[in-house]
Amino acid sequence: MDYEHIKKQDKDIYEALEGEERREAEGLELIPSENYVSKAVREANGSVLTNKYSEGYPGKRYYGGQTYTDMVETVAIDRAKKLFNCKYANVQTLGGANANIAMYFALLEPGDTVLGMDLSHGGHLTHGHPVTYLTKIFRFVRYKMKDADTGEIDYDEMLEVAKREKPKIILAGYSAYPRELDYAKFVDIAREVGAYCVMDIAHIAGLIAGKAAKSPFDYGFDVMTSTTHKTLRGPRGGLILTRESDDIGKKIDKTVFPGLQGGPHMNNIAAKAVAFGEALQPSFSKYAKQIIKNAAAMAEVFKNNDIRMLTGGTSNHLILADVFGSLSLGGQEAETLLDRVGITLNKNSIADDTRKPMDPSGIRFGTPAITTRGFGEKESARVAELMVTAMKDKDDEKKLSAIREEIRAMCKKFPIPESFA
Ligand code: DSN
Repeated sequence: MDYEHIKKQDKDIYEALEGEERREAEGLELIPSENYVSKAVREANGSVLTNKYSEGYPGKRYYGGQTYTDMVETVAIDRAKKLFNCKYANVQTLGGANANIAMYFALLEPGDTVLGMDLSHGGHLTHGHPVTYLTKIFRFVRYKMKDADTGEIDYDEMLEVAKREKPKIILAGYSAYPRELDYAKFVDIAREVGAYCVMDIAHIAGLIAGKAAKSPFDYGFDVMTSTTHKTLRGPRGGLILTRESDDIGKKIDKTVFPGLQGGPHMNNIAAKAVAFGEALQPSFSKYAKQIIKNAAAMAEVFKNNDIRMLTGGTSNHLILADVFGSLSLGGQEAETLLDRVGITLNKNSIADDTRKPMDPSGIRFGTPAITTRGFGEKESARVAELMVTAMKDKDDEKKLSAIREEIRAMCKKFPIPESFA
């Protein structure tokens, strides 16, 4: 990107932007919730629309001058509905957490109960972790994996808990669970206890949009919340979808604005529209399927090296490896070590981890960003081999610098693309 004006005006920020451009170009991004957006998405995000206030929705705004903002938001909504084959979309939430918060306030009354996945078993902070303020307002009960080595969820127990606790929302979705869920079972349980069935698809939105993963809507889920910047490869932001265009959609609109947010970030909504347009292209489906193949290739290498993976492997874009249990390497140490060789990933708690969240037993990594770079299974497997070697030979400085050089060469061979058209 050209930072011509920042360079002249603000050396501090210019230096940071240049540094980040270099870091992204010369290293491999394996954080499964990150990706590289196209230049078109970045242009929309950095556009003139950042100047505009647009409280309200297309055709119903509180300020004048909305000819082009209405155009942008309408396109974003229409494309989102097409992408996820549904009748309603709200594109104004600023992120996935905000989308979940809006969804709770739209569907629940204070004191109501939500049944969601436990954080250490793959769920998300906003699914009811006690550190969030959400737990001061709503009541959260949790389900877990029955067996962390297969990822199996005990749906019979979930039904029992649901009957006992009477949740108003059964919440599926995760940020660190490498398997597909049994959507039909979630819907059955929700219907039996009269709850809404909601899925937070933040991580796998791109896989669903690219038809590489099943869509919860096809099984009767009522609502899906999402981010737009992970596998979906758009700008940072949130998205709320409902299967039917009914009262739920209206409630969600009112909850997002004026309930929780002020003026929507129209530059960001334009960037979402551009990304949705990209995801509607046939090439996106190929990309989404390749993400999964690449993750499977990486998992195979970890398996062959006897490194324990939670759920035994992966069926989506991410892998959660128990590096403390397998290599006596703490998650923080592994993260720092791999960062040194040009591989960015994150430390992560594993199911019922006995270590602390800032130095847990696991690492979490995935393939959305390297697949955007054009990596196939062969390159992905090679990255996994380099990761394993680095972790096993962590004190061999010569080996570590050879790995750093190999990663640098791979990055040069597979530069971050500017467009996906
Ligand atoms: N921070 C996101 C992730 O990395 O999965 C979830 O909020």
